[in-house]
Amino acid sequence: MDTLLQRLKNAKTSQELETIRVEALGKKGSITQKFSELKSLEGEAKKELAKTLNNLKMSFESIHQEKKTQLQTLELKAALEQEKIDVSLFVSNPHKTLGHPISYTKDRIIDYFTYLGYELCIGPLIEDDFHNFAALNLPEYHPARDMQDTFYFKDSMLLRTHTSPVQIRTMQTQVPPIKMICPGPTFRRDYDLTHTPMFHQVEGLVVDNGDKASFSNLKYTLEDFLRYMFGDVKVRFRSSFFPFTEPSAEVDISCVFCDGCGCRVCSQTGWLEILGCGVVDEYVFQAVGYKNVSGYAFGMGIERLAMLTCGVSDLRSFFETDLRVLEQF
Ligand code: 2NL
Repeated sequence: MDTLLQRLKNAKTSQELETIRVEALGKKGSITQKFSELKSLEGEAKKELAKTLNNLKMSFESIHQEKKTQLQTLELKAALEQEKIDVSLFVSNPHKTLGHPISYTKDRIIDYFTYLGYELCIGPLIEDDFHNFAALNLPEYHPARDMQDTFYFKDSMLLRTHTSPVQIRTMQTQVPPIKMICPGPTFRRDYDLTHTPMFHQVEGLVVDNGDKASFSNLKYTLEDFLRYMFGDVKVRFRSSFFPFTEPSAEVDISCVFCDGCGCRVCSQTGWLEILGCGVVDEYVFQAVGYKNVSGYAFGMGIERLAMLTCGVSDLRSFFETDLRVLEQF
């Protein structure tokens, strides 16, 4: 019987432990069988053996229980060690894409401007009339404020129609010099082949004291930016109008599909319109309480840039969540 207890103590796995338990206390186990021998005994001898067997059984059970707890703890620890997942391990992009074309394009724009020292700013998507319209020289009856174009909540709160309110807020809380870009979603009540109710913009703003920020700074920066985005292209500035800039310009690049020869994408003009820009109107500076400053700003739609740089012809494919579509980029 000592060997039984010895085997119990030496058991290496809970399975081995169970085998020994069955061999000892199972229906045909050695201890169980010894108990049946009691039937053929009587008197002192019976008492003596019963006592011995009960002691043996109790020792067996207590060693078994102790050993069982010990082995189960060890086995659990080993299992946890083996099944451990290191979530910090580097995994190369399993789908081999550069990410969604919108975020990829947005990140490239951010990289360019933050390298030049522009601060990356974000702001609320739900705005008030002042930050989205009034401060930007969009008076009460301006067509851009039309109910048709803007998603309104009650109390004249609205979904921002451009990222400019972020720039108004930044000017209200900081003093020049300011160099900032603000990328993010914007909203307009528009839905057709070339418009979605939610789209993305990046706007940039530079403000400096006195007359230091000039149109030539703006022109140099945007020409360099567009060559970074599109490679060796021609850049042209076309006079335009925005309520918040004066003078204003729209900026075109020579068509990247036909190299300026004229094709379907550029409607045979040889040029693609990419962004709008201008010298910040004095009215905007007054609205944020700035005096004796100069500045320039620009804005662009990310979807359009992504379509041109990633070769996407249908705007709607940006809003697909199907990985098979996204994996093509
Ligand atoms: C476009 C044109 C533009 C701006 C955005 C701006 C912002 C402030 C003051 C002055 Cl706070 N201007 N932003 C200026 C010119 C053009 O965007 O085509 N966007 C898609």
